[in-house]
Amino acid sequence: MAEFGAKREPGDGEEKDFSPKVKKPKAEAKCGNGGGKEEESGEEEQRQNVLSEFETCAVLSESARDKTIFVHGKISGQEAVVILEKTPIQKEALSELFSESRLKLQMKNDIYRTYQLLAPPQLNEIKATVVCPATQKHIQKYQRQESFLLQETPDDYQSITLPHLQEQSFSLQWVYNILEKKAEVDRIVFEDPDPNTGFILLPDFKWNQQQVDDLYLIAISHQRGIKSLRDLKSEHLPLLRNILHKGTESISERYSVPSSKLRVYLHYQPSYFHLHVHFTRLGFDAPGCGVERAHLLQDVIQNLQTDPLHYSTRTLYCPLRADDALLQKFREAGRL
Ligand code: M7G
Repeated sequence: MAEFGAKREPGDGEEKDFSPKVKKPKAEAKCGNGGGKEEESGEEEQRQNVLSEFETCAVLSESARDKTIFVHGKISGQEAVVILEKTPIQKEALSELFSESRLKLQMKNDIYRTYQLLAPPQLNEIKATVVCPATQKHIQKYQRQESFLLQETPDDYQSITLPHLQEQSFSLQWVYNILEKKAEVDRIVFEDPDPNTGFILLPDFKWNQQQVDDLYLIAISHQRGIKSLRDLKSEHLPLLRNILHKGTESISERYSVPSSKLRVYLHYQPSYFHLHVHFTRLGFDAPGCGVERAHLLQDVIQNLQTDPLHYSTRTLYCPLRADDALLQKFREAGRL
């Protein structure tokens, strides 16, 4: 099947201590086209501060609860999106945090006191994700927006969704870079190289790998051309079972998180139309893990065992943001 996505689009917190086996991620932020030189330029990237040139255009969204801010701006004249997120406090760092920080008393009342704790810089990290050059679609993706639940019949998929995807979807270059070992090579947790049933398992770029409470990995299928849940048929069962079994096994070995603590699922619709599976820790309220978008891999497997054409013949529901061009196409077709 054509890899249409390859083109640029137009527009329960208990248990084990986290094992230090985890490799530290290299600089994830990179301004460029993802052409394949990422690993080489990684060190230089770490020396430079690409954000020193960042000119802010607008705050796309922010959350005091999640301690995140999504900012649209420009880097060297190129459109960019920067995501800043305060990282969780690690229990291993508590003693250093208590002994090495400065405390400024803010208020005192009876047995109650609040302080401003000024932590040493290494314990006060902010995770920064940079998308540059960013497309209009990236800017929209990160903008706070109202969502609508789309009801997509198999006919709608063929006549509205599929043509839209072929014409407008996020580039899959980052996915191919991973599969072709041009990027994130040192982050691979597990690989099964089989071209049909194989996959690469690695940390999702939303996870800083410092603690398992918010564990988030993705398995990317080596087989190309499976765009999403919609394309899945019984012939893909060996691939899906392999991802489930070897993926959960590898996570259990590497991070000491058993399969009974993992939420393994696919998004419908995904942002990136190349088959991939999300592995997040049960208890972590991962973005996109709600019932309107996440399909448990175990359920997907059972559904395909019962009906080989389940996902090509069912009405599927998914949330779409108000400014999504696909939503507009459904409206124009009188389907919303
Ligand atoms: P999705 O279901 O297609 O879309 O998931 P979503 O982003 O709307 O959830 C794609 C997953 O891939 C997300 O969890 C992203 O955080 C993750 N991801 C995206 N990019 C561009 C990268 C990347 O370059 N590297 C890694 N490791 N993960 C990425």
